[in-house]
Amino acid sequence: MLTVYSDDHRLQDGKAELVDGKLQPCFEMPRRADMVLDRVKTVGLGEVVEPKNFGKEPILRVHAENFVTFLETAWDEWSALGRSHDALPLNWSVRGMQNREPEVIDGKLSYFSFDAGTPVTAGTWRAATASVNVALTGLEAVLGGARSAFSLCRPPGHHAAAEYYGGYCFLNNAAIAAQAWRDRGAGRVAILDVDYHHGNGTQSIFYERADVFFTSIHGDPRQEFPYFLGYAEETGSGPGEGANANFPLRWGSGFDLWSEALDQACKAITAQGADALVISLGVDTFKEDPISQFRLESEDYFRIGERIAKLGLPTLFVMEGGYAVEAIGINAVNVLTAFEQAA
Ligand code: OKP
Ligand code: ZN
Repeated sequence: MLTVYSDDHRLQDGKAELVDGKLQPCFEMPRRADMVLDRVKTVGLGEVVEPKNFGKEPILRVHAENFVTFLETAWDEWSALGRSHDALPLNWSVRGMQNREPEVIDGKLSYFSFDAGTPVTAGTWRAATASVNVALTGLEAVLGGARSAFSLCRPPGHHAAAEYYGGYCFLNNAAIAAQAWRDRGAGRVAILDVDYHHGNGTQSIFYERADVFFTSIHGDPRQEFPYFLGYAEETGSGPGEGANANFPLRWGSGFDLWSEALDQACKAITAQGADALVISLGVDTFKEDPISQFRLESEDYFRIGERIAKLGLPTLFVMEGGYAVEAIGINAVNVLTAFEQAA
């Protein structure tokens, strides 16, 4: 399997996120991608290539123009105030307040975000756009006839919606790839999100559409970030009714429960009649993940790859989360090697 990787991920290297009432070192760090790349090379998964540049057009198929402009200019506006440390938002519009974009950077950071865990840094725009290019270059390989490809994206993307960032995500790599796949002729794309956290951004981007089916297995929003989306009752709306399927699981869930949900999600993908598959590949379901509460073991990731392979679809794997840095490579690549070995 081809891996697409860019060193530009290093340009996103935030110092701190707000966790448990304290500024703590970012869990989403460059070493994560280094560990995955190392493992790809150790097991000999296949060739590793650099991304091509696809420009802003495919990004604007998914994200709002004012949001993209904000991301591109945020650091300049922030540093123009004499600040050289990372930018974090501090307050948000809630029920009954206005939804207007403020004029100044502190207000804009709040307006375009949903958490204080996602620092905007000097290199954020370049890292986030490189990550999109990694996703789209993987898609090119699949469009060229490969059965699958691995886009080693960093920063991740599934929490980013059309008009907001958060949850370590700025641009939604998987959604942009799914949209590009539709634009390049796929009839119906399925996105399977196996990251521990609900892919709220991806869900919201496609919620009213029938042409992209989104399904996710994740920590129950009653207990887990992002808290405000990811309930089983969310099944899509308007033309998208029936094209969204959530499988929330309680803290402490192990592979017995998780794999049952995976089987249901996979059956739904088959029933939907998808002809293309994007996997939001997070491995923060691992028992030792420092911010998550599921109990998957490294061996379980082989079973995930095998089940996904049984769908028999052209498949683009897009890297999302995973914060047990010593194991992230083993777990992610276990999915890929098992997929590849299953016919
Ligand atoms: C991004 B991805 C931990 C706070 C969690 C945000 C988590 C974002 C996860 N107590 N903050 O889905 O892996
Ligand atoms: Zn996650």
